[in-house]
Amino acid sequence: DSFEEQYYPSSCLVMEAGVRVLRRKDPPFNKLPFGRLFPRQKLFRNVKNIKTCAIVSSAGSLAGSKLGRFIDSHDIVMRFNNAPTRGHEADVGSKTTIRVVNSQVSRLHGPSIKVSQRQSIALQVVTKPEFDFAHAPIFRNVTIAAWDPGRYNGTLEDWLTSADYDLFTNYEIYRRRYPKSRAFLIDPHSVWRLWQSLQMFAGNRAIRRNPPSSGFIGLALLLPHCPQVDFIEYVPSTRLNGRCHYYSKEMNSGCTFGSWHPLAAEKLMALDMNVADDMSVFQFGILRIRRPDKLLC
Ligand code: NCC
Repeated sequence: DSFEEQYYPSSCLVMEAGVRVLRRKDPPFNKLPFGRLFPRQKLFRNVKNIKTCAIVSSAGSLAGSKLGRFIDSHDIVMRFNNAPTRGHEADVGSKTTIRVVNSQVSRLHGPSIKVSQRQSIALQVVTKPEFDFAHAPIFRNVTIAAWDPGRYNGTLEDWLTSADYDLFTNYEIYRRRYPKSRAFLIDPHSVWRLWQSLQMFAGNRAIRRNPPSSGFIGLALLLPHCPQVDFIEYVPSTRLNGRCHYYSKEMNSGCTFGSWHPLAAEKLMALDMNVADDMSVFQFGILRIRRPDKLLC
């Protein structure tokens, strides 16, 4: 077998996972009151005009990058969880189109004891505001795509009753508060399909059966809508500094190389899709990924 015959672009594998947000018409949500919370709008407006997108990882090595202006020059800017822009504009920019958030962000940061509904409302008030998905300003006026993996091979009905954190309650609070918001839930089956694509890419090197990181889920969600994606400081550049996030002092290289998510495998796969030169990737921290031509996949 020649190399060419065996080679299958990894960007096609990512596209085939079909990472998507849930729609009202998707069973079982078409029959559940919960489904009526989903926005009727599409995930992105004016998709035809989208030419370039930036995905801003939350990596510590973004600190000092001075990539803010470059990031803001993209048509769409994706960020993660509660990663701030304020105070970090020079390095990470200020534009945010969409935030991909995991269900931990929507948990209550109170003691994990059983409380009455009344007490639980009181608890919400004392939670750290930046984590409070339903109320924090950082989650206003941007598109939100929230995800929770559920169980591998679990049904959507199981998922609704067994989320890791209290995603659904907070989603409901948010949607009722802001009915015009563009807040979506990512189809958990599509998250696991992405895991399968990752395993396919990794071949006989088994990856752990934990969902991909928000970063990789975000890439797979964005790529079908965007011809060219610049993924910032995902594959670590020479600025690598051991810090977990650009917005905190915590030192933890697990955040960069993975401890729970199959992050190293994700990054190898992303590097395989990259079309930018070494200077761009390793000096500037910019990986460029093109949406594959349909004929190629
Ligand atoms: O840290 P986190 O990720 O919010 O980062 C968002 C995405 O940026 C990429 N990243 C981050 C740090 C780093 N040093 N290198 C990177 O490449 C990753 O692609 C990552 O997905 C998550 O994926 O949702 C995650 O969320 C946090 C945490 O829940 C949120 O920040 C909210 O506080 C998780 N941390 C913990 O559970 C302690 C993290 O494992 C995954």
